[in-house]
Amino acid sequence: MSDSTKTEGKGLTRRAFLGSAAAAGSLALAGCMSSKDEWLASTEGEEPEELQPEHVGYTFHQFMCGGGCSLKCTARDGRLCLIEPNDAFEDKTLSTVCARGISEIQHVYSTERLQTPLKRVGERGSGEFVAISWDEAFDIIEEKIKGIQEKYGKQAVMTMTTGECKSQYNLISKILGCQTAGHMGNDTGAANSYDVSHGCTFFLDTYCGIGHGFPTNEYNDVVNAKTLIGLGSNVFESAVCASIPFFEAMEKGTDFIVVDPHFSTTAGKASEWVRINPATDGALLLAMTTEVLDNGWYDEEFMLAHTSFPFLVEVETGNLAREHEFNPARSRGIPAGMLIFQSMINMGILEPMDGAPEQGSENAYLVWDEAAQAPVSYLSADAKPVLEGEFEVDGKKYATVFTLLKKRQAGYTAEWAEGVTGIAAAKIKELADKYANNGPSILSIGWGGPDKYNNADVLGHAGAILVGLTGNIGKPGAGIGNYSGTMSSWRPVFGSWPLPEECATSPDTSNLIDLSQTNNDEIKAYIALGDSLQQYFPDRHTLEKWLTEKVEFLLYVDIYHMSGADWADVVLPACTKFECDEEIGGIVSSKNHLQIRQKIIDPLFESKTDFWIERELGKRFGLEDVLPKTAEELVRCMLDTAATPRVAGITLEDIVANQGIYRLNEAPSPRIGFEDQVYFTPSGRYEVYYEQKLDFDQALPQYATPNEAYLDNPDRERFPIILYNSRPSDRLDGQFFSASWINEHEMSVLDLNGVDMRSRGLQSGDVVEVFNDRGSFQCIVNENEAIMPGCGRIPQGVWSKYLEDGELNYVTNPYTEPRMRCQGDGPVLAYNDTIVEIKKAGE
Ligand SMILES: Nc1nc2c(c(=O)[nH]1)N[C@H]1C(S)=C(S)[C@@H](COP(=O)(O)OP(=O)(O)OC[C@H]3O[C@@H](n4cnc5c(=O)[nH]c(N)nc54)[C@H](O)[C@@H]3O)O[C@H]1N2
Ligand SMILES: Nc1nc2c(c(=O)[nH]1)N[C@H]1C(S)=C(S)[C@@H](COP(=O)(O)OP(=O)(O)OC[C@H]3O[C@@H](n4cnc5c(=O)[nH]c(N)nc54)[C@H](O)[C@@H]3O)O[C@H]1N2
Ligand SMILES: [Mo]
Repeated sequence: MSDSTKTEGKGLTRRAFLGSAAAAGSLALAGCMSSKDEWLASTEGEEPEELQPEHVGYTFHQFMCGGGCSLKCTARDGRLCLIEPNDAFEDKTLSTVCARGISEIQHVYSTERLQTPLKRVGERGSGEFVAISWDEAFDIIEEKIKGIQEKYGKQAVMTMTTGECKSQYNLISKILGCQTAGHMGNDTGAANSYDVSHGCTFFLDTYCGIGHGFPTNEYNDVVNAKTLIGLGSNVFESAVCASIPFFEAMEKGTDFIVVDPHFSTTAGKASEWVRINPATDGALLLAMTTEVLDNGWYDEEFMLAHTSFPFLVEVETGNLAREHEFNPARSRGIPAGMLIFQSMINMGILEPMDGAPEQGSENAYLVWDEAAQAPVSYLSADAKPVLEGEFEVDGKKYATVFTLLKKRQAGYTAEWAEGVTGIAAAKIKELADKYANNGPSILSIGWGGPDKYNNADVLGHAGAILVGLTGNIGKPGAGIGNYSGTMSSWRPVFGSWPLPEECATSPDTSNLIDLSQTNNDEIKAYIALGDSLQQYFPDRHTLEKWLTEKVEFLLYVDIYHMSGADWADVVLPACTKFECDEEIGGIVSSKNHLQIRQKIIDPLFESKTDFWIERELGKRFGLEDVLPKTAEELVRCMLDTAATPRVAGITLEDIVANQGIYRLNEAPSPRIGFEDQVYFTPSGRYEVYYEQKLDFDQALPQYATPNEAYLDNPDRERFPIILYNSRPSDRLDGQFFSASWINEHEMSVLDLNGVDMRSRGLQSGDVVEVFNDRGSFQCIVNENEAIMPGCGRIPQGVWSKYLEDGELNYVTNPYTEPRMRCQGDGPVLAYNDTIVEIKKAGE
């Protein structure tokens, strides 16, 4: 692939400091590069010893911000010196870069970079390490992992991948045959997903059977909506590079209404801001549903043809009526972790199997046929199903789902919801009217706000019902999901590297979200690919206890020395997406394009690519021959064996020749999902009745408060402040603290309303203690009238050393709602469902 990157111009530069130091490859490095002034020294200065041509290459950037930007990077004399948006996109709105992207020039050379492998010498958590060689590191890893697996079995090891370290290869867990967990499970091939952000959005996927809560149409379809209701989705900060269509929409006249307890950046720029009490969005949508029902604003034709509203329910049991007895070996609806299997069954790739939901095509659901006055299969072509009614057959009572919904909704009036949400009943009626009658309409639900409470499932279900009633799906400008970014359920699935049977991962018997809460006994070795320790454990004291008492070996692979590193036994330095030891480092799909990672510069210090680390580990486990030899070989395989026409025929050479990006085949933009009104559900229809939640009396949504964060919680006498964890505007989760350019303007402070500042005698700049029964941390407080009284706001992801004391996750709530265990990928970790008290530190 020598032609993979273009060479432009010939820069006359001095000898690369890094080039020479890296070539020396000595352990002394760890000490000698501690000053950013050295790394960032001007490229002018010394006389050049050797000339390196200026080099331009392309790589993909972060995805968790929904940006998925492709960046054009210039290196001079082996050093990254300019970052620009890739200008090869035909649609210029896709050529994007933000402050994070630009600051990579400095972030890549940060003092926080891990430079060599490290071995812990002090106590767990003490952060005392010595530098070791890669060989030594692999010796320890091999001995520890083999020892643990021999003693306890393969499944005693778990890999955990953070969102951004989306080890697209995920080879480590296959090499070790261990348990696998990942940020969004299906991304990393793990069924055991760390469901950090999908309380309702995962749950609303039950209606259509696709995962992740991504929008049903592509994000840029917002331009086609007439009404766009954003429930706590702060897109102008959380998806800055994907926010252009929102402005275009408003220019075209879209009514963009932001519902948020706080006056967010997005609320400030939208058509209207509607303030809502925290964690009450479900009540708002239930009341809007009642308005739609009472005023007859629903779309009967759509409901009859494409939804489960006409399906019959046996009133006594709540079960959906089927042609034959329900097969007890099969599950109802879509149980945890099954979404991906479900869609594969629907695509005919998998045979229906025990445990998998019983399909409507195997055992049809029943509807009431008007002509026959009898139940018939919902698939029968000449039936005339009714939408409403109660019927008796052989002494058993049946009612349609729609009839049951009407009954269930009786109490959920706009006046009731006013008392819960704080939104005036008249405004709720107006929102319902706009949503139903000024369509097409979109419901955009944030992952970072309303999704992170223990009643988010009710919100998701109520949203799904509103969509199903009004037919706002399967057409331009309609839909539901999380619109913060370019991520999409319609991304092509790449092929995977064929591995022998022995490389199968272990079944997921330990649930990631319970590890620390149950002081898990099974997992003895934890492999953190990216710093999951900092980000993934609310009530962090239990994590520290679990690590200390139960985890025999902790391996940490990251680019930066974040706060979780201090708990590891062995730390391995990975390199950034800008560094590579070969010309091609990886491939992803974003923005309807394929994007590749090219080498911009050589790996800095002694860092290595994740792929190199995986391969070296493979050697230790006798699997060298079955693994791809190079990342390029893997990328070619992923491309060539992708089972989708959208990638067919596109070669690596095509992508390289087009500046590292290539438009997918058959990729209309925006992509409209479910245009054919075929859904990946057992019935193939848009499903609104969630049988798997019958045990909780939630087959149709019933309002529920979250665990802690509701206004009339009596515990608020002691802990009156509801603590919302925001997205830091110019960071990404825990990343970019190591970019001092960003640190210069973004601080991690706790914002409080003036009312709450004054009642506590606080002034902006004071150090406060934030506490509850679980723990405490200290930080700087700032008065901010954008915050609703009774609430606080602090950015998630803050490293302990940027707080005055402690960790944010010492106070966050680990409670997981049992109801949510029956949804795809499990319950949400409801970080916002947290109440605290705040006082001046030291008082
Ligand atoms: N208190 C609190 N905690 C939260 C949240 C909250 O609201 N409040 N939000 C949760 C949410 S929604 C999410 S998505 C998570 C996000 O938390 P993460 O998933 O941890 O965040 P990311 O930014 O995706 O991942 C970044 C980590 O991976 C490392 N990394 C990046 N690229 C690579 C790579 O190529 N290789 C390797 N080896 N490492 C790499 C980074 O240095 C960093 O340690 O946080 C959750 N945690
Ligand atoms: N700049 C930046 N962008 C990011 C990230 C980042 O760290 N930094 N992280 C990425 C990740 S992992 C995620 S999950 C996404 C999340 O992206 P978003 O879903 O947009 O999440 P937030 O930015 O936290 O915005 C949540 C909004 O919900 C509001 N809110 C809080 N509680 C409630 C409530 O009960 N009801 C309603 N209606 N609103 C409420 C908050 O005030 C805030 O305005 O962002 C991604 N993008
Ligand atoms: Mo997230």
